[in-house]
Amino acid sequence: MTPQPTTLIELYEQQRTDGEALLVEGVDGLSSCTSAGAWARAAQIAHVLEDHGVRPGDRIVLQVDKSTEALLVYLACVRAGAAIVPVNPAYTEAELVHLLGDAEPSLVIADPSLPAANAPATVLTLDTAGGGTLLGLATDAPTTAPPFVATPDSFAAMVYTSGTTGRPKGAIISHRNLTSNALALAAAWGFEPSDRLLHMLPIFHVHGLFVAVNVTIAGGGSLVLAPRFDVGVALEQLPRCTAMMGVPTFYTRLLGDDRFGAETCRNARLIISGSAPLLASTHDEFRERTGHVILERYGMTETSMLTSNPLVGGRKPGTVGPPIDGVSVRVVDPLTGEPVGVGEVGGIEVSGPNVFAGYWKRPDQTRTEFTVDGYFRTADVGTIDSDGYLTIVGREKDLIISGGLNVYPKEIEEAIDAQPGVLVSAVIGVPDPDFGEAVVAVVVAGPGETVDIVALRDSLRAILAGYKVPKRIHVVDALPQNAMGKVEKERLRVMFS
Ligand code: MLC
Ligand code: AMP
Repeated sequence: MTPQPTTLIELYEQQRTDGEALLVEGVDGLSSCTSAGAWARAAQIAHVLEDHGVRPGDRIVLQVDKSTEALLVYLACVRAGAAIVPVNPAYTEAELVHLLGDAEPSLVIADPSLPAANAPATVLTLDTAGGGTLLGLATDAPTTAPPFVATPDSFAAMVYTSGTTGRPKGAIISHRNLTSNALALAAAWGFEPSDRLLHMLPIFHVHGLFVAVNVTIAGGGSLVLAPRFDVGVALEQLPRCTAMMGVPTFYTRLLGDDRFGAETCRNARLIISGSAPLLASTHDEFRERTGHVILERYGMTETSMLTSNPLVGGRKPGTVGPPIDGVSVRVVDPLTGEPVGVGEVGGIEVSGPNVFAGYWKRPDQTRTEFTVDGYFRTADVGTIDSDGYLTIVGREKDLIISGGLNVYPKEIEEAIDAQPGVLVSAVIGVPDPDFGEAVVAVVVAGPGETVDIVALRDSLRAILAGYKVPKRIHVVDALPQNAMGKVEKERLRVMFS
């Protein structure tokens, strides 16, 4: 019997034995490729990386719009032993400065129109049409990869994520982390060569880049790859697909269109939601309209996927299901660190081969985020029922999840406080029918000053990615504070929801 793959290279080579099978079917302008074609192209790109001085363990920053070629860059990094550092194409120059300085990439691959193209590093370009210097150089390169022998501990990716304090940190993700998770999920969700996954997620986060792509690789099926989420394209493509992965906003937007229904999902066997809480009302409406019960799962950048409602058996709305194979999840008392009883609320801690090695260049923070017995503290708060299903009831971290994208209030508050006329601000998340939560800022003007909301928003747009810019800004005389002088965000949420 062939041993289970422990690296992404083994995963690809063991699971994708039919080279003629499609790996990517591009739609809405994206290109397609077969399994063998993708692997060969990735080898060619890997040679270009090597020719530009990239060595195993090096970081490669990627800021491009979504394309099939961008996925091939991910596979090329895998084949060259380099860690891909995916970056949101909406990030501004100001947002990139810290990341580029921290990651110390040996190479940047960027769309020529995006800020990373001006990075103070070696830059190769890649645009959505596949143009640019990267692929030009790859054309004549060998189709067998440079000699890199991956081990389970080899560095596969570094994905930036923020804590409640401080700047974004790079989570070091290994081949073991991604390979074990892909295999566990593909088995849990029954992915097979006949599967066709509708992929409308961005590829700068773990959901779109690793969960969707690696599970499809592990199952031997194909991706129907679209540039972004769009209701019209989803209505056109979903009927041809067996599965879909998305954030809750995808499903509320589909439900908002009268054309969406059981017919749209006629070939679907699995509709998966994650990255943000799925409202029970969305779950119910989806079932009534299509007959499909959305399968909700839970994960994080640092840990990949942790729990999932089952493929067969009861999917409980409002829960994120039991741990997936190989993952251990416990809920502990925040004061004692001891596991709490069934149904009691506490901090969620996790361990398993999927959990990352630590934060790049931050040994102290890595230490504090792990318990002495090796569990990672998620900072999510939850409860486990008598069937072992986890429910997430809140977060210890001051985090807003808007349309599946994380927004850290502190980062936005610092940007607002630096603007003319502002004394202090507080940023909160309020319920939003489209994004789940929307970013709202509450601002106090300095003595004798006024705050021009339009000018403030324009200034924020110049320095922050669009999804972080508050949807609403309120000016107040003072922020409510408790006896300790701490801003009472809960009161603000009640006032401005
Ligand atoms: C875009 N905008 C958003 C936004 N996305 N605003 C708030 N929240 C968001 N998520 C803003 C833009 O800045 C722009 O503003 C306007 O909306 C239109 O931009 P767009 O690009 O046309 O937006 P749209 O295509 O509608 O995108 C919305 C979305 C997208 C929900 C489809 O954000 C998306 O695909 N989200 C998925 C995120 C994801 O994959 N998360 C996984 C993280 S991994 P303006 O004002 O400039 O016009 C993770 C772990 C796990 O969490 O468990 O999976
Ligand atoms: P990220 O840091 O972008 O990886 O975001 C991870 C966070 O998203 C988790 O810590 C949770 O707070 C949240 N999350 C992911 N999946 C779910 C889910 N199904 N329900 C609720 N929250 C989720």
